[in-house]
Amino acid sequence: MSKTARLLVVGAGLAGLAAAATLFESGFQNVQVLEATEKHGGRIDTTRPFGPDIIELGANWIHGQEGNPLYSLAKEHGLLHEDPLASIMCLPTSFTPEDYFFREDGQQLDPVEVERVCALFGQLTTRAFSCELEDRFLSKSLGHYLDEAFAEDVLANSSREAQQIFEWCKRSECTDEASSSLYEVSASQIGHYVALQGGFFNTLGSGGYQALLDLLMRNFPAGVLLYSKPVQQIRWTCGKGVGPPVRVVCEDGQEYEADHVIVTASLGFLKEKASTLFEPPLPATKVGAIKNLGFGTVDKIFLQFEHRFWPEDCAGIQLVWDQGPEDAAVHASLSQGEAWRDTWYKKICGFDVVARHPTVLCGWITGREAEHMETLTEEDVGEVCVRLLQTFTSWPVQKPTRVLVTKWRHHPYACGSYTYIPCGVDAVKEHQALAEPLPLDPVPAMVKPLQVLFAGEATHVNFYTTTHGAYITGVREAQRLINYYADHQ
Ligand code: 6YU
Repeated sequence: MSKTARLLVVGAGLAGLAAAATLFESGFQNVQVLEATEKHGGRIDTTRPFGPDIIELGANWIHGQEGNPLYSLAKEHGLLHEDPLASIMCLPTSFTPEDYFFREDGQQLDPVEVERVCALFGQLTTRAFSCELEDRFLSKSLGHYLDEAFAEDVLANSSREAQQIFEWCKRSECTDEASSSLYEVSASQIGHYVALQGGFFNTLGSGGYQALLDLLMRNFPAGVLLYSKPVQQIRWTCGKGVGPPVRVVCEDGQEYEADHVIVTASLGFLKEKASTLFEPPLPATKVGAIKNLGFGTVDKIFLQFEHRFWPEDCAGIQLVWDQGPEDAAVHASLSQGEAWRDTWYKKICGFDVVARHPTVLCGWITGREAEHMETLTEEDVGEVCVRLLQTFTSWPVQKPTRVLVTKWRHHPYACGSYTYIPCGVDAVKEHQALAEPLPLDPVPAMVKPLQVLFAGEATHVNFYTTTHGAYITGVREAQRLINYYADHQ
């Protein structure tokens, strides 16, 4: 039976490709992958708009080495880039001496002061990530916890500048959390995220993430992956036990029958479409998980210049506002009304020099401000960025020759960038509910079990947000089917 079972995978991102590859390796022959867009990769998007060298519009790094199957795969096949400093960096804990921090009056900040504040910020976030928060912080947002803990340190009262750098740290951390603000993120629940040892910023070589995807697909038989096949509805038989267990209907009207379907669509897509994607509708626990887990936006702004106008040793230009949007008081006032739209650009943390592209900068922006930016023209975004760079650095900033802006929130099949845990949400419960296959246990007699399975980064309790999380969940769901058929030969 395992050789002939009809298996469908919805989505050709990392989770979908990992699932299909695992099924083929175990001898399943009747596997088809339906991908909505005209290319595979999903939130991995390696491209070459600035010449022969790649840039990544989506995921950049492999987070961690020990126990990371993607790192092992990349290493085994020689796909890693061995110089860690050649990567884009934009996080407080990744602060390097080559990052230049500027105030909006054009003054460069003292690197010693910057390092001191970033180090404290690193210690405070590590406490949250290692589940070492005091009880009084457990119900708070990450933003409120950080503010209170910072206020208790002498550094907080040492200068206004220290507070401004701290605001930059929080703004930058929003990139990690894909949140509009750290005041929305749970302080206690991020302890469930597990950071694998061995470096946060492992970089791939000249083929980028695409080379890893190619590796996964190397044994796919021809015609397995069908592009431009958006799935409109997944009709599972729930308790009825008649006909094919699952019928998948695509937007072009084509229908596919299957014994099992592995759904890997992003949490963002499920938030928008789950109510019509499944027939019968999803059970309440799953609807709750889709609603309760957060899915935020991280966007990149690439600016290509004719010449480099920054010093050669500069790895990034970081922007420290007098009053930035992650300042508690500013955040509180911006939560009312729409004024944040007028100052959306204040959410940009900075611009990093892009690896292998000495005249290209990459800006980072998150949350609702990123979503607003996506509605503007690239020309307008470029002009705003040039004004920012001129104001902060006083270097001779030229007009960019090309501006390229990612639009992950408006991508119809990503609907955002990655998962975060909002305040008040039980992360483990919701990730597990999202991962549970349908029909839920107990499965009535005569009804085929494991009709609809769920993979994708949001379904991993410890590695959500990451590419290795996506990969592991694809393998996990394939393995669930392999085990089922091993037990029911
Ligand atoms: C990482 C990193 N990284 C930057 C940016 C983004 C993401 N991530 P997919 O969505 O890929 O696949 C689903 C497919 O399904 C897709 O092809 C769809 O078209 C298709 N589909 C959907 N609906 C369909 C339908 N109806 N019919 C048919 N097909 C359909 N991760 O490890 N390193 O550097 C970054 C980054 C800008 C947008 C990232 C990074 C996230 C990963 O990209 C993402 O998790 C996986 O690619 C998802 O794969 P998938 O298969 O699940 O879905 C607490 C705590 C926090 C600690 N944080 C740790 C670090 C956070 C990550 N850091 C990120 C930074 C960057 C720069």
